Amino acid sequence: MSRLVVVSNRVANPHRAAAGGLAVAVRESMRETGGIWFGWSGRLQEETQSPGTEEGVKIETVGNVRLATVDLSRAEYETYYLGYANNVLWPVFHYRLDLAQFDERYVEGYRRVNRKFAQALHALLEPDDVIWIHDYHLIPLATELRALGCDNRIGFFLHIPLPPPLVLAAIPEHAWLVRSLFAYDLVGFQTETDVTHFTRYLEVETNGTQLPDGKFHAFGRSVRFGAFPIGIDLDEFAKLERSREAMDMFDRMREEYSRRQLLVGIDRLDYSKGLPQRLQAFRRLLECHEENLNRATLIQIAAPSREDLDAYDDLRREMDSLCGAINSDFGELDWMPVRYIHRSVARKRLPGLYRASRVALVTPLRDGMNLVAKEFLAAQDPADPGVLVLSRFAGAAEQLKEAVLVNPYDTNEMAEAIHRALTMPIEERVAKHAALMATIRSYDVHWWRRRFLAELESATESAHA
Ligand code: GDG
Repeated sequence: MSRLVVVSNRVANPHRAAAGGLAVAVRESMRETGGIWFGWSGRLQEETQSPGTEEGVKIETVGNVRLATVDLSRAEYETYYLGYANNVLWPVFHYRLDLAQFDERYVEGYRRVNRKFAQALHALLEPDDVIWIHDYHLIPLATELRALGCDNRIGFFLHIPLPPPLVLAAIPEHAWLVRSLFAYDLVGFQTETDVTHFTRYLEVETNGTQLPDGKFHAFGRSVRFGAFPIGIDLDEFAKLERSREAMDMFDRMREEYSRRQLLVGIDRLDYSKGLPQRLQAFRRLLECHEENLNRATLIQIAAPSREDLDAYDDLRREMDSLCGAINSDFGELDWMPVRYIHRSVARKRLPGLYRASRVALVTPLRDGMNLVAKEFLAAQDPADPGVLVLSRFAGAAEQLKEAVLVNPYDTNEMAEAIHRALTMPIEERVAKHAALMATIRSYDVHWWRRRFLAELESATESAHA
C-alpha cells in the first residue's frame, strides 16, 4: 500500500486536541492510516536562520505518524498567512469582499511559502507516495511540486466554500489560482454547490469543456473533481462521551441548569460564523416569547482565532458589547441569559456540554461544512435528543435536511425557529434525530477519507491508461 502524505498549513499532534475543523478531521484520518503530515510548525523562525532549506524540516514521530514541520519567518507569516490566506482568500471565499485586502506583497509571500513548502516536502517524498493537500493556504503547491519533477498522485481538498464565479473573479489572481488546481489529479469540495460554482467558473472564464467522467478539460490538462462532504469520527466521539471529563461536565450542567433550558453555540470566533446575528436572534426570542425569560440560557463558547487580524478584533469587541447588553437588559439576580466564554474548552468536555443542551445554534453566514453541527447530534441521547438549528448557508445543510434550517440574516425568522426548537414535541425530536444520525453515520470521516483516496487512485489510473 502506498504511503499517505498529508499537507496542511498547520500540523497538529494526532494525540492532542485542537480547535478547528481541519485539524480535527485530518487527525482522525491519520490515526488510522499513518504516514507523514507536513506543514507549518506554528512557530516563527529566528530572523538569523536562513529560510527554506531542507535542513529546516523538523521531524517528530508520534505513533504511526511522522510530523514534518517547517518554521516561517515573520515576513512569511505576515504576507502568506495573515495576508493572502486570511485577508484575501478566507474573506472572499466566504463572500466577504468588503473585508478583503488585495496587496501585491501578500500574493508574493503566498507564492514564496508554497515554493518553500514544495522544496522541503520534495526531499521527503518517495515515488509511490500519495499526496493529499488541504485547504486554501496551499492551492499552488502541486504546481510547485510538479515543477520540481514530482509525478506522484496529488489530490487537493478545499475545506471552505468556493464562491460563485463573479465573487471569485474579484481576486486579481483568480485565473492563476484556478489554473493551479489543474496540477492536481483530483480536486475535492465539500458540497454540490461548490462543485457547481467550479464548473460555472470554468465555463465562463475558460475555453474548457466538461468531460463525461467527472472531469474538466482546460489549460491543456484534465482534472477530476467532485463533492466529498467531510464527516466526524463517531467512534472517537463515543469514546470521548464516556470520558470522565464529559460525564462530569454533563452532570454539572444538568444540575446547574435544572430549571432552565440550555442552548449552546461552539465556534471559533470568526466573522463567518454569524455570532452577532445569532445573539440578535436570541435577544428577539426573549423579547417576543416571554416564557423564555428566567429560563432560556445560551452558552456561547468562542475559541480565540487569528487574533493578529483587525477584523477579528472588531468582532471580539462587538460580541462583548452585544452579550453585555442582553445580560444587563434581561438578566436577573439569579439568571444570566448569555454565558459568553471567549476561550477554548477542552475537547473532552464538549460532548457533555452538547448532551446537556436542548438546542444547538449553528448559524454561520457561510461555512464549508461545519463539524459542530454533526458533533452536537452525535452527542445526544437518542431517546430524548436536543434539536439542531442550522443555517442554510452551512455546507452541512445540504446533508442535514431534517434540522431546523434558518436564514441567519433574518432575525425574526431565526428567533421563531429557536422557539420552535425549544418547544418541539419529543416524538418529532426523536424522529428527526434518528434521520440525521443515519446520514452522519453513513458519511463519517472514514467514508470521506476512503472515498477521496479511492477516487484519487482511479483518477490517476485513467490518466495513465
Ligand atoms: C473548517 C471549515 C469545515 C471549536 N471550539 C472548540 C473546539 N472546537 C472544535 C469543534 C470542531 C472544530 O473545532 C470546528 O470545526 P468547524 O467545522 O465547525 O469549523 P472550522 O474550524 O471553521 O473548520 C469548516 C471544517 O474546516 C472541516 O472541513 O467543516 O466549514 O471552516 O471539531 O468541536 N475544540 C476544542 N475547544 C473549543 O473551544 N477543543
